[in-house]
Amino acid sequence: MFCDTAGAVVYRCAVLPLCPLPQYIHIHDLCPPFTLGVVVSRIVLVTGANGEIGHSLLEAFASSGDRDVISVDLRPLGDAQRGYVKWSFEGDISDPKLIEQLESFDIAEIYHLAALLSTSAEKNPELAHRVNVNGTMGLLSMARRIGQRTGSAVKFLFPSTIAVYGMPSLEVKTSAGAVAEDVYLDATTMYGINKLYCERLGVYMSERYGQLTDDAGEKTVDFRALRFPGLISAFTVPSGGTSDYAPEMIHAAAQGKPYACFVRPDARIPFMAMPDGVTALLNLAAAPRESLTRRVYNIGAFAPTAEEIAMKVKSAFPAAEITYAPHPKRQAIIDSWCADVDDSAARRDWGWKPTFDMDTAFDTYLIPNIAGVYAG
Ligand code: AKB
Repeated sequence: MFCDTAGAVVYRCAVLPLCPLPQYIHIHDLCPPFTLGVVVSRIVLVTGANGEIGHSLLEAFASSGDRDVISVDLRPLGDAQRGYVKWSFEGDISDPKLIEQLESFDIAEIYHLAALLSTSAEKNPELAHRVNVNGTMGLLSMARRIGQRTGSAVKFLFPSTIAVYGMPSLEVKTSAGAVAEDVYLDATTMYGINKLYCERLGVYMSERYGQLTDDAGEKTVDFRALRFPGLISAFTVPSGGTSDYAPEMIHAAAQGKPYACFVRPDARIPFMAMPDGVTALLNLAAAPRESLTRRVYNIGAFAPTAEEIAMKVKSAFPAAEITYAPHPKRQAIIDSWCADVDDSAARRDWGWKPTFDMDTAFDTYLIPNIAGVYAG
């Protein structure tokens, strides 16, 4: 499904080349394809499809059944995920040859999840820049060309992060509490810097690209970003992030393994249950453009200390052995991230509201599901 420049909803005919009608059918024409039942799904691209968010997103698309999904990842999809996608590509998102292949599809939405997270990016900053920045720029440019070709702005959903913040000290972090989108943007990690820059690139590509040329004002990319807190899934354990201590602690306890937490008990950042993260991406994608007052939104759910997480884990798994062995450098990264986010803009503009707070995340999502993951 596409939106044409006049704002009418446009469907692409599925029976081409047999169909005698124009390729793009306007809904207000109420054309035969509807009576013939040949309306097809919109094409969406998911990069980093094999990651934690990717798996959950593919599942959500499969259950809604209204999108034809193209997946991209460095690694082949597993059998379950393969069934959720129509086309699957293996490759590096910063490879221009891959972009060339993807560009031949009339993509309506891009969910660009591929990235090196904060800890991985610190281990290889040049690689992180190539993947996180060059990869994003290549996709944004591709989206612009597709938007030009189809006449419909390509929605570009971008998971950003609380790593864009750089709190100057622990005292300021504590007193600032929940921070809004436009303050303390002083990222200290390669990953945070990459994401902050890409947020701005996305806004530029949507609003300013070609500002000194005849392309000025042409709306070919509709960039929308969410700043994710640490995400916690019942089904997968993340790798390469600095917020990983929370999911690691829970998954270790579920397996009966001891866990030495790499941050202090009082370390505090925001977290969210994975299903809420996926819902947020889908809801932001579905929001009417006119209701959005910004292109980059904070979203929050709960903001516990490491000790509060440990206590919750112990109440679910009384035998859990959790100790603290703070890693000074990873701790410094956590200390530089905000204690919580002010997500009032997302709540106001597109109705953001997490389903799970800390108690319900544990009691109704994590604990009931996690035991099954390690059974047998
Ligand atoms: C990380 O720790 O790098 C990520 C994030 C908070 O963006 N989970």
